[in-house]
Order: sequence, then structure tokens, then C-alpha cells
Amino acid sequence: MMHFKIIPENYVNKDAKCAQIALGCSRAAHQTALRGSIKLNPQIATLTPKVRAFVERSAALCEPEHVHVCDGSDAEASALLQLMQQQGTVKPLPKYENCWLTRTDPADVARVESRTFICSERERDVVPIARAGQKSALGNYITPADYDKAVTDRFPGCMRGRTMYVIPFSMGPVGSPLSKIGVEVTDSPYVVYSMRVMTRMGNKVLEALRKDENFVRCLHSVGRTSNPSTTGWHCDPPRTIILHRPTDNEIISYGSGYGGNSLLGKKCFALRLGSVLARREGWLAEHMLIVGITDPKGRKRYIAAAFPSACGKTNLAMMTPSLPGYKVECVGDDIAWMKFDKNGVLRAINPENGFFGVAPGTSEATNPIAMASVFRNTVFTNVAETSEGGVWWEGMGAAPENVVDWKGKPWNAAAGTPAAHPNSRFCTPAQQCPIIDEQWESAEGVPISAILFGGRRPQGVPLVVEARDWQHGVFMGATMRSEATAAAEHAGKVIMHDPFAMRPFFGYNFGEYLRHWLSMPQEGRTMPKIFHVNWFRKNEQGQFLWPGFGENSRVLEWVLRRCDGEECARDAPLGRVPAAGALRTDGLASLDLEQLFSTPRDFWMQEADCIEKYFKEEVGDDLPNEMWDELNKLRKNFQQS
Ligand code: OXD
Ligand code: MN
Repeated sequence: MMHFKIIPENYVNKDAKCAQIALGCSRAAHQTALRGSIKLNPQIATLTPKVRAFVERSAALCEPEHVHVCDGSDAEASALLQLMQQQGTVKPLPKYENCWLTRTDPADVARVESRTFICSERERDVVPIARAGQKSALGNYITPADYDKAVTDRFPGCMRGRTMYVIPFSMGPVGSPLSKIGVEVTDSPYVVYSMRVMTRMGNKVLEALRKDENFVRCLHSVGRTSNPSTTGWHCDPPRTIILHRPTDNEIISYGSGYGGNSLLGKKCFALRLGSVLARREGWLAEHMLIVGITDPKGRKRYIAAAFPSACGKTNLAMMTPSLPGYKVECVGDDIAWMKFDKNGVLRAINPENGFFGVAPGTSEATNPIAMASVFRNTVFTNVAETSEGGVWWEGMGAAPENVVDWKGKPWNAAAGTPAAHPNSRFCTPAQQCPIIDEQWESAEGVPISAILFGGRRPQGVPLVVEARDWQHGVFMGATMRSEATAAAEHAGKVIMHDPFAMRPFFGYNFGEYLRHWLSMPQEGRTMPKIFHVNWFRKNEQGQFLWPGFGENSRVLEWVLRRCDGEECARDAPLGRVPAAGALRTDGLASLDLEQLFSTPRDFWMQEADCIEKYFKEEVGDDLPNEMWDELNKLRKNFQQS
């Protein structure tokens, strides 16, 4: 048994024996938990009473051998790396500076949506009425009794022989009025190391907790495997579960060490709990990137954009614009917390501190900025390894010789299996992105001029459409659909409904979420314009009709001109589209603008039927009437066209 070096082994906190268990654990489990003593590091004494109580309860439940409160220091990060190397969870990538490779258990490679639940007293708090008692695509409900049982069935003694790390973390710059604090306890050093990249964590957060004791409690364990994998990666896939109890500000996750299942600040806190907090407090927690765009006149505007996973969010967030004189700077690539300020301006922060980006498809051609960001201080997970101690993935360029695949086996390209897992990731500090925006850590957030919704739609959906008004924009968000992604456990390329790109991330009833969005326009507020974009339309031969990537700056240019009130749009059945000649296409060869903007009537009548079915089957009486009004307008516009 390996002991984490920076914890004195003889440090025993007798107080831990008096700990009470309030994590849904039964009395019997409580008794078991009190066997033996737990070694706590001296920092525990510096915790605020609420944090300390949470840590002690968690320790009593999980029975770790040690408890270590993370300070976020470089020394701690080095000790973690040393430990993970000894355990075989990471290996160095000598080709780069401070880069590491992790291979997970092949059964633990993506978010597990089917095992992700939200708990509340009433099912309707979580799931729209139409799905009461059934499985819903818009939220998995769990009763308080089942929630407690899930915890008692899994957690007692689950950290025996391991260290429990306590990670105080801030989502958003420490001290910003838009930020929130969490404390994650976990038995995974990989999670601690990744949380250090993805959030602000350590002593400065403990300091902030002294001023405001409120925090979200996050309990995570990789669980106990009966069949430990050869990679040193612990997990318990058959019993994996991810639980949220918004009323108690609590997240509990068991059995997976991967990404959104275990880095609890990201999807669990910033989106699922975040959306509940946002509704309660009158703001928006969204699955959106944030970028700043400076035009040739030097005017800078910020936009937020929601795309489902694996639709090129990171690429757009780090775009190299092809239009001369334009500059794009990145505030965030995945999540936006947005609130109207006292002047009625919608302001956004990126609550994260790093990029947990999908590696495959990232290259000098598609995202040179990501390529310039990720080869320092990065943990790569499930990518392929080269013989020089570098990494490789599909879409990066020509495959070097002697590649070892993500499972650690020599890769044979001819066998047809991917070298890197399609959901393999880089976990990189945002600070090192060469185009990180100078305002990215601004406490008040950046002002948002436009909101984009989009998806991967090979057919029927035009390049860009502007919503006629806010309500129409909300309808655009509500009716978003996209091809399925490798970021979760779905198979195949089906077109899935993914409203607001939030389908797996709603913390409460989607009908109420829509009402919350509809309530945003208020006196004195300047509402951002809303647009729907689709970079992924194909022709009958299956080729993309739009070049995408840096050329998307042409669409952003039109969007910003519209934000300035320029008359460069015409009315179309779906909303406003660029007037003839308004979209800058100079220098783009063989563009079929007619196909790119065509809206075949049959396609849209069918789409309207799909939307109606979806609204009825998934939302029912919880759907705000405004959405039915918009659907009627959509049908009417096509009937008249
Ligand atoms: C992500 C996702 O990992 O959306 O960002 O799945
Ligand atoms: Mn995401």
C-alpha cells in the first residue's frame, strides 16, 4: 500500500470518530464506518466548520486510510504525479513539457447519461409531466429513498486503504460575484490533478470559504472493482451512478473516474446544479462557449454559443478567422454563466479554468490554436502514443510508425479500429491558450451581444438564421437537434433532439427551464440577438456545403452587423437570413449558396411534425404556450411560402 508522501502517516484525528453521517447512510453503515482510525492531515483543523463536518462525515462513510486537504500548490501537483506514476495511472510524455498520458479502463470512457440522476421530492421538479413515471430523455429522476439507497449500497468503506482528497474549488474566478464554490472529496489522484487544471482550487478557495461558508458538496469515489484493470485505473462500471440533489446542493458520484462523471465541477455542478441555482437566483447556466470578436475597426463584441458535444465548440472558441482584420479571442469553450448586470447588460463568465477538449479531429488545419495550447502541462486521456513519447489521434495528420493505441496495444491501422478513443481528451490550462481573452477572468464577466444555437444537421437546415425576437430564439434553442456524439454512450449517427445543447445537463423540468428563458426580457435590459447556425450541411454526394472552421468568421461578421442594426437581412420562413450579397463569400470557390440556404418545404413540414411529437411526448402540459405559438408560426410560414 502506497502512502501519499505529503501526509504525515502518524497524524490521527480522533474527532473523526465522532463524525455523523448525513449522506443518506444507514445507522448500520455508520457503525461500520467508525471502525478504525483515519489519518487526517493537519490542514483539516483550518477548515471552516461546515467543510470540516462534510469532510468528517464523508471520511466516516468511506473509511479512507488518509484524508488530505489539497492546497493547490505545485509541490502537491508533483507529489500527485509521482504517486500516479507509481500506481501506473499516468506515464510521462517526454516529447513535451510536463505532459502525461492516462489510459482508462476500456469500460470507463465517456459520460454515462443512463446512470445520471436528479433527486427531488417531486418527480415533476425534474421531469416534465408528459414523462411522469417513464424514462425521459430530458432528465432522469430518482426518488429520495432510492438516492439514499444508492449511496448506502455503494459508499460505506469504498475508500478503504486509499487516500481521500479534499478539493476546495471555485467555479469562476475566486471572489467574482458570479462565481460559486464547491468541495469535492475523491479517492482519485487523477481527479485531483485534473480538477487543478479545470477549476481554481486549493488554499485561495479555503480562504474565500472563510468569508462565505456556502458550498456545493461533491462526493466522488472510483469505487471498488472486483476486476482491477491493467492500467491502474480503478472504476466500477456495473455500479456507476451519478446523483444530484439540488435542494441540498449535493452531488454524489460513484464508479467512474472519467471526465464529466468525476470532475464534478463541470457538468454536474456548473450545468446541472448550476441551472437550478440560476433559475432560483435569476441568471443562466448554459452549455455555451464564449468568444470575443474584434472587427477591423477595432470594435470588440462577445458572443456565446450552444452546440451539443462534439460539434466543434472548442474549434469555434479558438477560431482563426479567415476574414482579414478580424480577431477572435477565447473566454471559454464549454460553459457560460450569464447574468444581467444593473445596467441591463447580459454578462458572462466561463466558470472553468481549463479545456477538457475532445482530441480526435484537432489538427494544425482545424484548430492550430488548440495545437499551440495543448503540448505543455496537459493530461491526455485515451489518445494513442508514439514511439518518441508523443501523442497521436485520428485527424491529427499522417499516422507515425509504431503507434500504441489507447488500450496500450500496438496499433494496426489495417485492422480498422481507432488508435485514439473517439472521446479521448486533452486537459489543458486555459491560461496557456495563445488567444485567451484578456477579460477571461474578469469578475463582472464579458458583455454578450449575441447567442448562437447550432447542431450537426446534414440536411435541410440553413447556414444561419436570425430569430425574429427573443421568444422565437427560445424556440430555436428548444428545437435544436444534432447528430449523436461520442462524448456519451450513444451509438450511431442518429439525429437527436438536444434542446439548448442541454439535454443531458438540465437540473430541473425542461418546461420550467423554457419559462425561465422566456422571463429574461425585462424593462431596462438589452437582449442579445439569437441565431441558429449549421456548419455541417451536406450535398447529395455527402460533401459539406460550407468549408467551416476559420470561414465561420464570415457568419460571425454577418451576425455582428445584425447586432449593429445593419439592414443586411431578409425575412424567410425560418427567420431572417442574409440578404442577397450580404454574407461575405469573397475568395470562397464553388460555394452553392442556394443549397446552403434552401429550406425545402417537405423537410420543414416533417421537422415541424417531429417537433410537435417531441413537445407532446417529452414535455406535454409543461410546455409554455409560447412554444406552441412558435410552432404554429413555423408551419404557417411554410404553408404560405
Ligand atoms: C463535454 C461534453 O465533455 O459536452 O464537454 O460532453
Ligand atoms: Mn460540453
